[in-house]
Amino acid sequence: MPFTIDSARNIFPNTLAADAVPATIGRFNQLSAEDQLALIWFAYLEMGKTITVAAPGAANMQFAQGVIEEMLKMSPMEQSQAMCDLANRADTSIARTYATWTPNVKLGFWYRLGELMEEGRMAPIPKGYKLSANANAVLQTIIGLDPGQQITVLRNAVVDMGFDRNKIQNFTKISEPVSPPKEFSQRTQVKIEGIDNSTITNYMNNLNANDFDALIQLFTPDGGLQPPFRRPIVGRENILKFFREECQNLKLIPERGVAEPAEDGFTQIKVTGKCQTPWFGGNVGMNIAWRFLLNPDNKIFFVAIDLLASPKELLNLGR
Ligand code: 45D
Repeated sequence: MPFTIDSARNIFPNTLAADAVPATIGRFNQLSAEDQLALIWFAYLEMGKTITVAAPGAANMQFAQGVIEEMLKMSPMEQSQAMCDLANRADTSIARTYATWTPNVKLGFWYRLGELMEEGRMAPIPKGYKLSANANAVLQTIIGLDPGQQITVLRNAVVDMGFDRNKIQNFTKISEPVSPPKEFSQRTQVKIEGIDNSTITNYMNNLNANDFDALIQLFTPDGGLQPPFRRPIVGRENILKFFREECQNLKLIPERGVAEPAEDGFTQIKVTGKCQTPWFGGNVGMNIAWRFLLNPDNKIFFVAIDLLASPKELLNLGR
């Protein structure tokens, strides 16, 4: 039977992903809005002791500026309410605007709010706020996760806030500008132990160079890409949009891999290594597996990106 996107998702089935991330998000989503905001605040403070988040660039911040200015004019009570509305996914004009933003714009918005809260220009989490027992348990779980899993939980919490985008009729997605790809003289070349396949190395090198036009050519027209804890994104056009909106300035550091024949002349390749986000740079190396399925023309029919359960999984290249 020929491969489908659904069947391709099962290659290298014993890859152990960090299930703690969706499990923690699930528990987080059960909490009250007040508890959610306070919990993120405490988690952010706790993480800030060991890892530092990079200030977003101005180009990225301009889109959230309007809402931030609107909130600065509010009373502290109204500011807290606006934040709770976001956590509650309420139908307010701010929560609707928020829904149109890409993840990086949302993260930049909260980054700025956090700064303003510290400066006393935006309503803070009340001093001495006492988390419910459930919220405290979730916080303890987050503190116990490794940094790559912590920042993924935080990112997902932020991405999920705001009004439900599917309930908005027609809207324009607000995304940071796409910068040109790196000059060829500035580009780096990965070396992957056990892998000698031009599609795989080009995938890594093009993504590292923000060369999304070259990168997308490596995929079949009906190919799929499955980001961590998400459904596959299918088709070149959708994948290219995802690259431009969510994948600028990533750093992929693949380490090792295996390649083996699959059915119908396809090849399945698993690569493990690290990935850094521009938000944390070299401070946080996420443990990642890439599970590729290449067609007989050496084009990517499918790739899943998994956040691994533990560093031990970096060595798990078996089937
Ligand atoms: O509510 O090969 C306050 C793909 C309190 C592409 C706050 C990939 C109140 C293909 C503190 C103010 C992308 C899939 C909030 C590879 C409150 C590919 C603020 C993988 C919210 C490898 C909180 C890429 C703040 C990966 C400011 C895995 C929180 C990328 C900020 C992963 C949190 C990137 C930030 C991750 C989190 C980035 C900045 C996990 C960033 C996380």
